[in-house]
Amino acid sequence: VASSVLGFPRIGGNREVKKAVEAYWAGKISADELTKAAADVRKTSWTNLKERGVDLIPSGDFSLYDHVLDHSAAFNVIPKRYSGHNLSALDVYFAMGRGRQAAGVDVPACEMKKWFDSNYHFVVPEFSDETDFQLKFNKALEEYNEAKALGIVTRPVVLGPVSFLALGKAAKEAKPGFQPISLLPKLIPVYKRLLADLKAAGVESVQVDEPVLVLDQAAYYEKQYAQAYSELVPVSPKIVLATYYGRLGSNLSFVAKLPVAGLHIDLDRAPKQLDEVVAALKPTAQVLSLGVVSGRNIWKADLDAGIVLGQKAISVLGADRVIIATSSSLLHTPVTLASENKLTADQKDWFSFALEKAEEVAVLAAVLSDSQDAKVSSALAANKASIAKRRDFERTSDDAVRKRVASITPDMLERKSPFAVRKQLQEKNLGLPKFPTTTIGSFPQTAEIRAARAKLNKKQIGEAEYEEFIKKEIEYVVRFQERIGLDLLVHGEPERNDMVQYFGEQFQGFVFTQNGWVQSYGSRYVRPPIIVSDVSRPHPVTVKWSSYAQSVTSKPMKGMLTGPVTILNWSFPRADISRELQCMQLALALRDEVVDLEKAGIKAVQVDEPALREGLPLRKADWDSYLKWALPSFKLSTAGVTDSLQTHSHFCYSDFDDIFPSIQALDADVISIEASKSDMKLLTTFKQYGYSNQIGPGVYDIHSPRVPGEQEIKDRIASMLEILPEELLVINPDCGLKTRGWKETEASLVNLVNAARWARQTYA
Ligand code: THG
Ligand code: ZN
Repeated sequence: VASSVLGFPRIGGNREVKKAVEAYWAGKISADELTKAAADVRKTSWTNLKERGVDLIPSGDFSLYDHVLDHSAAFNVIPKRYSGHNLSALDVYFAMGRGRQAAGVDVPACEMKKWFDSNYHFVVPEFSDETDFQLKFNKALEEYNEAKALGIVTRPVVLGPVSFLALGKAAKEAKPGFQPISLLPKLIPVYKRLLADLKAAGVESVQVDEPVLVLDQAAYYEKQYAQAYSELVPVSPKIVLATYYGRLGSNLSFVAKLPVAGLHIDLDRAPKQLDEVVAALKPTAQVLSLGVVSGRNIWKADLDAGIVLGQKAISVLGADRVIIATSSSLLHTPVTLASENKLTADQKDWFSFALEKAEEVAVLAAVLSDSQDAKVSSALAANKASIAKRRDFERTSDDAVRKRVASITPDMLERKSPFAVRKQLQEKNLGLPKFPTTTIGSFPQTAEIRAARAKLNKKQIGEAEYEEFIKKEIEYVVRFQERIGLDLLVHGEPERNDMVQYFGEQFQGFVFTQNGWVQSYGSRYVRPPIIVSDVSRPHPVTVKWSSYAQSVTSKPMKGMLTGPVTILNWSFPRADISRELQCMQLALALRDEVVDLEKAGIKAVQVDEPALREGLPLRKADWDSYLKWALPSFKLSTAGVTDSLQTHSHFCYSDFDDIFPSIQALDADVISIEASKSDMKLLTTFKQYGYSNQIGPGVYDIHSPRVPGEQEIKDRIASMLEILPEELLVINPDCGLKTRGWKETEASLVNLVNAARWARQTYA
């Protein structure tokens, strides 16, 4: 029984890659230095995995920005707008990821999308009939050779051709009705080259990721899968087809027939599929890779349970046809627990991060191979003890919280009056102009702000000094907004590290890591809090800051909270109670906060739910069971106030077709959404369904440092008004400004305000 890890975090134990990439962008290090920093991190990762006893170590999964973007660059799937600027291949790559505005070059970034149901974003490939696939480089091969030179034999990883096409979109210039999958016959020869080159280099087996196989839509690609793999298998090293994040379901019927050497399944998300997959593979010669150690959470694996699953597969397939693996890439977990020294020993004992998970996989494989030595035995015994201790802890619950959740009544979920009535009251209460301008909440997190927080954490400054600093920042942001003429102000959130981490830190029931970084996109990382016990709000969280901000201005101030579903989805949830129960606990804590903000004189409160959609199960059949608690929890958190309080919410995506009715059902008075990158098609969706509340489709993309011109924003507003009723339109950027610098923020918002003024005159 071999052990396998499907992919590893790319950041480096001390965020070396993130720092090097950002230093390269800032012109502080050269391309060679960046390449060297990346190679050092790869070497450390491979060495660590080898030391942990992992047999199948991944290579080619590393990325400087995004692994899907790596494939686009390798296959020459580069939109025309990025060429002709005299940029190096590396700079074209980064321009696609983050846009580029310098020295006569002005190109926006490619669209980013959530990677399945995770908090990771990938850069969406753009295809058309003009797409000219080439193999510009073979990253899997390069990294395989790099590891080999270090004496480490790896298993290269590539994203499979069907998933690559299916995750992409039709380029703007593509013919109407163009489907990326239609390019498969042109793409297969390039994959053949890639895989044949691996074979020629002596690669024994390759992991080909086809995560699209866990989606409903994979059923449409049955023929394409058959075609692709019948052509690739003969020229390739042994292919292990990797599926993850969910069950194969009915797709298993055709997947089991593909002529590949092995199949990987996710038994963390879909443990029930083991029996049918084993049965389907039995008559074949295929190897089955069991994803028993979760790549999505940070809880220590229950090794005894893993052994049971492994034995089940072995009893049918035999030990030489079974691999023990992580359920998915470990991309979604932090690198190692070893660098955590603020967690208590008891807490640390509950968790496994990427390297500890690698060890779990190796121990399981050793036990199942009957090659159990003293070290393995003691690891097993220690695991048993840890799991038992956590179970003990889980039995202690907060009775007050449990009782309160049990006594939630339906009336607590609804505002007192319908939107039309509320709108009148809110107009009076807030006094906003037509086409009100506002922002999503955060303003630039400058180096100074980060430094002040770091000093507080290291106790180099006291609470009082920190508070003074934050107040000054807030006042600065307020004056700035007054000066440029925004209508509904925000306090800028200088006191927050991250919109989820911050609330976790203020609530009971969470613990935090010091170095538990998980990639969100490109060089941006988050440190998800970990829910370990029942959640409650011991004291008001944001009231102090929002009231202070309101006290220094006569314009209305918007309170800013993160919604319950988003806090849940962007944390590592506990595994012993349902997500529904955890979400309701969060909703009650937030409900109290919203009520307290209103009491303190705040007239608008935004409760962001950017993660509502990503939490949607991958299979449609599972949606209702999620929405039936996700929607009520948002409503529970926002409905405790009077009709005069204007509730806002923000969603960080543009893919609304699927969940439109749910967005309407939330009944927020105002929503802001990402629209800038997906053109106007999404507004058509809103019109089609007759969305009735106020809406602010982002007028420009904040994910790039590029400054939108005033005319560009005017054009956007004009095209929005062709679709949306004037009285519903709010003008705002498409997301928070935290990652932006002040310079581009000011320039962009001045253009935004001017464009709104123009609209008021033009549409008077
Ligand atoms: N918080 C969390 N998840 C998110 C977002 C968030 N997922 C979606 C979206 N927002 C992703 N966006 C970002 C934007 C900025 C950062 C991370 C994710 C960011 N990170 C800092 C960095 O990488 O340097 C570190 C933050 C810190 O100092 O704590 O800026 O907002 N949970
Ligand atoms: Zn957003």
